[in-house]
Amino acid sequence: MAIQTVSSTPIPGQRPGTSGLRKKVSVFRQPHYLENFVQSLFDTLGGLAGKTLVLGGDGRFHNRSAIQTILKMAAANGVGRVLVGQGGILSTPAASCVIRKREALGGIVLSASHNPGGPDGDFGIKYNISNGGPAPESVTEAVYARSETINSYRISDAPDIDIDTVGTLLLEQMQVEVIDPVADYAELMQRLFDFDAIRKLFAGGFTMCFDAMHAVSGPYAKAIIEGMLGAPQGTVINAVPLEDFGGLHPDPNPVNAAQLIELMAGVDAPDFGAASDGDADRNMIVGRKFDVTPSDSLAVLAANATVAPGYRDGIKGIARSMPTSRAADRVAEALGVPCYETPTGWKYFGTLLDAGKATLCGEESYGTGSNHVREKDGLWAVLFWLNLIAVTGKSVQQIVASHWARFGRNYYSRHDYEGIDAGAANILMDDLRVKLANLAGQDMNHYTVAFADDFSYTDPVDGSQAHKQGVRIVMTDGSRIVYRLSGTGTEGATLRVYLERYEADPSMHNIPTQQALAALIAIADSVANIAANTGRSNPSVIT
Ligand code: G16
Repeated sequence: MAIQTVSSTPIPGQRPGTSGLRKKVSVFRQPHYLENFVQSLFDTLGGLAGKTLVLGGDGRFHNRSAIQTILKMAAANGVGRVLVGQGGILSTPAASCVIRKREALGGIVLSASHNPGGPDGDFGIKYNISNGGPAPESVTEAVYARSETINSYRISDAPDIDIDTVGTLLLEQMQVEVIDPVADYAELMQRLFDFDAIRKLFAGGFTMCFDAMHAVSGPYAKAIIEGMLGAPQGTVINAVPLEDFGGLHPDPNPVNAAQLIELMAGVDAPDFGAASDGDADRNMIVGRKFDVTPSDSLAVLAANATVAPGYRDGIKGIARSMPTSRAADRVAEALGVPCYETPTGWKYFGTLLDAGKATLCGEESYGTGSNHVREKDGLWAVLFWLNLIAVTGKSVQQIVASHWARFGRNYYSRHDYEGIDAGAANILMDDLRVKLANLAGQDMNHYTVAFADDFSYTDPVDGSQAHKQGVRIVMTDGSRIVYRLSGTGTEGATLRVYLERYEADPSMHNIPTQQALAALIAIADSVANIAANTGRSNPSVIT
């Protein structure tokens, strides 16, 4: 075994997006592609001698081979120890949990999250820092800058090692500890939630369907929901992680989790439905014939946080991404705690969580989490809902309806135009920015514009700034339209249009969402000239 220094040249385009570097598998399989990025990361981190890193992924195609490459590069770069999930498996929240619990320097998570997998699908890599959370932009930009000047990387020529057996091995001078990917995470969940109450709920005949979408949440949900909480075998469906997610699109929304939505609408529907995504950080909550928006889910959990033992003392604050509905703001106000509005990307919550300013965080993109780790956490949200149902004895729909009755309802929807021409998408956003200055005061379709801007953010903890984080048009009654381009896609561009309107009157809380937002949808289309600019008359996905 020897350490090789391999010559290389910079490969353009290795700038991480909303959450790490995501590209087609075919791009990652190009010679030196992964190696260049990993060496750029190691060079940026520096001082790896004797340090511990965590490594794992969502099990998608290319996961195993990438893990072997990264292990050999870590050994060649002097890393002291790597904790790798058995079989190369670690969900994103579990990786965050392990980094924190084992006091690692950081971790490398291999995932393209909700993006499809398989040889023709997507792959991704992201780095999490010692607090367990996604690296801030200062780090990802430094890695990108390094990738533009790199001329070699270091790698051991050792053969592949066994990552399927729990235990410790040596690779060059580096210890490789293959760990049970579920154990640390399950132990944490047990401390946060009232497992006895949930066990009683299942013992009393409560039924549930958890759709793991053949992604990484399967082993976690099986071990915790069926194993520790006693739900019947078969409660978790599509439980085995597959390299291509069984051809499913592991994005838990009503469009992609159609099998679950159909089940929950049937006559024999279980009491509770839930789904998670590729790397298990997203969640979708479904009642009988009723799906909960992620924005409402955050607000409901915040309003009821003290039912769970881990949050019995109350919450210090809530944080949500800017496009997420303001349902949580109303809860924060009632609780007398602050509500922070951040750009899209879980990485922006890290400083608020570390500083103890926020306890719960959430995003419209089916992400919810808390200060227990530094990532959003799909199964955590599901367990929180189970805890809430167990304590209140109410159905999902009853819980949400009583929440709306108390706080009012924020009608909310996101319209996605996927795979549009990137140039056309940028022109659309640039045109919008030009229009912003003249929109305030204009009357549109029964609304009057209060202000319009391009969202900028200054982190209240470290003062770092982020600009151009989404164009928003805010009406005098608080209704909003937000436009952004996705930072996670790998083909063309995706335009996201977010729509929100508040309704206080309980007799108006059961209007179909698209109908309730129809006037705003029409304004959004005409202000941005979506059809003319994108060539699409309808969104490809509505959630
Ligand atoms: C990532 C980020 C989230 C973000 C989502 C969508 O989630 O971690 O913070 O809300 O992407 O981002 P965009 O609108 O830019 O596509 P995940 O689950 O893909 O890692």
